[in-house]
Amino acid sequence: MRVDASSETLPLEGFTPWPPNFADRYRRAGYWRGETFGEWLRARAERFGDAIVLVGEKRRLSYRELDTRASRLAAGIFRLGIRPRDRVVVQLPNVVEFFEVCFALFRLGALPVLALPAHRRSEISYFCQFTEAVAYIIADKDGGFDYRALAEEIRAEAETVNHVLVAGEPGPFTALESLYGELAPLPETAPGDVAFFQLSGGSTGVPKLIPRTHDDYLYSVRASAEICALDADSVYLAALPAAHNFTLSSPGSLGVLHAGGRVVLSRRPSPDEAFRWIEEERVTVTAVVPPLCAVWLEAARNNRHDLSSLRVLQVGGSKLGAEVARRVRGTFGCTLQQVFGMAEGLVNYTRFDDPEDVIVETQGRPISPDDEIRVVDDDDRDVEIGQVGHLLTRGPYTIRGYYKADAHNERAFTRDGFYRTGDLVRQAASGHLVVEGRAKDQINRGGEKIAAEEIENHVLAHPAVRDAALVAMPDAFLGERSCVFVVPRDRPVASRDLITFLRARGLAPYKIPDRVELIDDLPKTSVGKVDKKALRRWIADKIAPKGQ
Ligand code: OOB
Repeated sequence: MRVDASSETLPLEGFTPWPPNFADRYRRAGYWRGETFGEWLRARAERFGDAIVLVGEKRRLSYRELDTRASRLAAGIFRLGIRPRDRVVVQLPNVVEFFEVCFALFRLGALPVLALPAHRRSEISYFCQFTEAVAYIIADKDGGFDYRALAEEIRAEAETVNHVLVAGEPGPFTALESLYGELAPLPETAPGDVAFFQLSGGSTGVPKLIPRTHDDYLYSVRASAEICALDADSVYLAALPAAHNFTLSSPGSLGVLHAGGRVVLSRRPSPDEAFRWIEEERVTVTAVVPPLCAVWLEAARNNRHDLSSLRVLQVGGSKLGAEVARRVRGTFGCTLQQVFGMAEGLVNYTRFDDPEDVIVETQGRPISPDDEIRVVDDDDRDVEIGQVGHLLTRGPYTIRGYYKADAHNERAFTRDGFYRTGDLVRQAASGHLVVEGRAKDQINRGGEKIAAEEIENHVLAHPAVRDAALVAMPDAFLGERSCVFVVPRDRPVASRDLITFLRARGLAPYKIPDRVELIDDLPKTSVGKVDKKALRRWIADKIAPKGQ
């Protein structure tokens, strides 16, 4: 039963809706079906009932159980006073509770902000304050890190956070387990409304939030499940963080839920743990980033596990080298699928019937016939087919604006609503895209994105630093690592001190610079901007193996 929340008809403040003519078009084309996540899960439960949907370390859950537990948790969270459109920062590892929490919040109409397990005080505190989150949901511990200690710090910094809910031992906070109560009527949610927030890899001083609606996200899930030929026999291993767009919906856990398959949750992506799961649960499809692909290929050489169930290995998040790509089929006896996507929307897949060269050498083509792709020069003029340019995109599941970011949106989107991805690509006549580089000021550290300006701001907060620039340096394993060039004020800055300083500021570990270089002055371009190209070249030369 539901109670009406008729005041909630205006779009969420700070959300940029699609223009009505586009929304009509996407509805007419059948992309947007007017279904909410809550209804969608209920329909899955009715159809797939007692089939197992989630397998975690300690628990297995059927479709029906997930549906019921999500409703009971939604009722419990509602009783705490959390209401539709309240923001809730969710930071959970790959555990069954991640899905129970997300679906409970979807049912309630409260909006999860999907943080990654690696985020620390700096990021979480910002998300809580920026979104005025009323609650923060964590696991007790993961990978030796105690999230309850982090929550204590967050409570001190973010005054809107009234509730900390903990999966596991709650310490001074509320046990999530205590909230699964009696079913209760819940408010109505609207399919065109924002359902949750993804986080942008970003290139700016503070991370941007990406509002995704029920309609648009479910379309990407259904279409991805179809492209990836998922069915009730599919078993998906979530080895990367479950909250990331790749693992969640490309086709990810939700794609598998759509098809009636089973999701296996691995706490770590290491071959030890992942291979054990593949054997035990007869996993058919999984997703990795390129460095992990290389590690798995290496580990598969003297591996004791039976990996013969694997049909598809998806690789995405950063550019996959063709040499590594070519080894996938021979080693795992399965198909490689390249995935080039972004939390803002657009996702590209190589298709299973693409020729081997296309699978190995391209990053795939868009999901939807209505994904509009433009490849343009610096003045937004379309380049010839096959030429490298900036990728712009617009479509039925690509956002029209970041949450509450008017000034940034002016730059990140064209006037007619194309998202400027910051990626440099070339498009083949077949529609397949090849990622050739990046124009955004970001480091892609093996799939983990670092916004240069965000880190530079932290470095500049050090009293002995006058100026700083963060750039990518090539790395054989991760593709890129980060190097910060530091101009000291009047005394040299010891690299160890700087790193200790950055850690103390509560940055996610992957954002801590891999290398610190002291420099007298930052080189400038003719227009007076920091010449990052020169810095990248300099550090690449310096670290290049001799004789190359
Ligand atoms: C995925 O999403 P995000 O939001 O973490 O990062 C998006 C950016 C892209 O703009 C591009 O710069 C890079 O990551 N990227 C790739 C890539 N996949 C993503 N660059 C080269 N080759 C690829 N295959 O990373 C993401 C979201 C959904 C599915 C897959 C990846």
